[in-house]
Amino acid sequence: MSINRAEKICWKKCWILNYVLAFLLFTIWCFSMMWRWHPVVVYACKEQMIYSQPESNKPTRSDVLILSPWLAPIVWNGTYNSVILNAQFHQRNVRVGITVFATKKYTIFVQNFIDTAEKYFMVGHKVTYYVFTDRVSDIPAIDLREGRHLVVLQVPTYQRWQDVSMRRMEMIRHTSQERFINEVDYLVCVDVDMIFSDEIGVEILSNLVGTLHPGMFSVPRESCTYERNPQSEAYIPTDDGDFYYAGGFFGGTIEEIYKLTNFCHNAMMADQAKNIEAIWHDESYLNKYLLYHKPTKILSPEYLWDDDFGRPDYLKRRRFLAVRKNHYQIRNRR
Ligand code: UD2
Repeated sequence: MSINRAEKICWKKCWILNYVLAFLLFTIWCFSMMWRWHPVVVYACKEQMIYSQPESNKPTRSDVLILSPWLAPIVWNGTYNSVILNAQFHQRNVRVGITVFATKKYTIFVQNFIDTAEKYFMVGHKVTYYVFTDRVSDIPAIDLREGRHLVVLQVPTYQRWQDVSMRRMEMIRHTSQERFINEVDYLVCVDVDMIFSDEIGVEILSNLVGTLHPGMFSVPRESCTYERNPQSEAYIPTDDGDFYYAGGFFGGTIEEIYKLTNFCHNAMMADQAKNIEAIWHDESYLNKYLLYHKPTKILSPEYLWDDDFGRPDYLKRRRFLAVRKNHYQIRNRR
């Protein structure tokens, strides 16, 4: 009898120990699940975004080239997801500078340029407009969204419009060292006689960026209007060249923009000493530079369009549009 009782007590103890162990294991499991799934913990690990999954066997566009032979993306509507890109660039708290020159009569374009940029350019990101002008008092005060600033910089102007256009390289080079390097991460350099008419966001940012000229899209290299004078620093032989880039839209990091503008300005000065001026001024030197220093991203003509070129099927969006102007009147009278 007494052995049976001792056995019973022993069994009872074993069961209690099992229950305690099971309870402990269950508690540990509960804590581990809470840690894994608690929303705060999830948020800290990964900020969830909702977007459609890319399909590995389905190209995003089949009507246009979306990758250069040196593997630089060519940015077209439908080739990127701005939800993903915005999140990536917000993580880096990116600061974008945009330069425009408005000397002499070109100051009339500034208001519309900035008003439309406020609506479409880098919305939600930090932006600084750098307006270079010889007529500071003509630059209107414009209401800007939060995180956006306007800096007006006084510059000399030149008699000939060609010199105004070309000297932009020198002034951007100078300001890169003086202030851009301390104030922004990327620079976008554009013409002022333009308006934004659709979204342009962080999809355009990269180390070195060129834009396909709308008038030279898919033109064979020998027909591109590169500089063909072998004496010029902008010379490109007929059997060379891959794309023709527009002078009115390029960009990159400050270091890359410094190198680009430094090359273009020095080449222009060397040509000037030889009494040579390249056929399309700064645009010709830009093309020379980008031919031998391949851009890391290329913008499609959606990013620089002129309605004089019509509305081809491949053009799904017109994001940055040339303003019609009377060239003679605007360039030649003060
Ligand atoms: C094209 C290029 C331009 C440049 C030029 C060189 C495009 C859209 N534009 O423009 O970038 O390469 O050819 O031939 O690819 N400016 C003034 N005041 C003046 C004259 C010019 O501020 O009195 C500035 C202004 O920012 C203007 C830019 O220089 O947008 C270029 O001049 P343009 O627009 O008259 O030259 P365009 O249209 O031939």
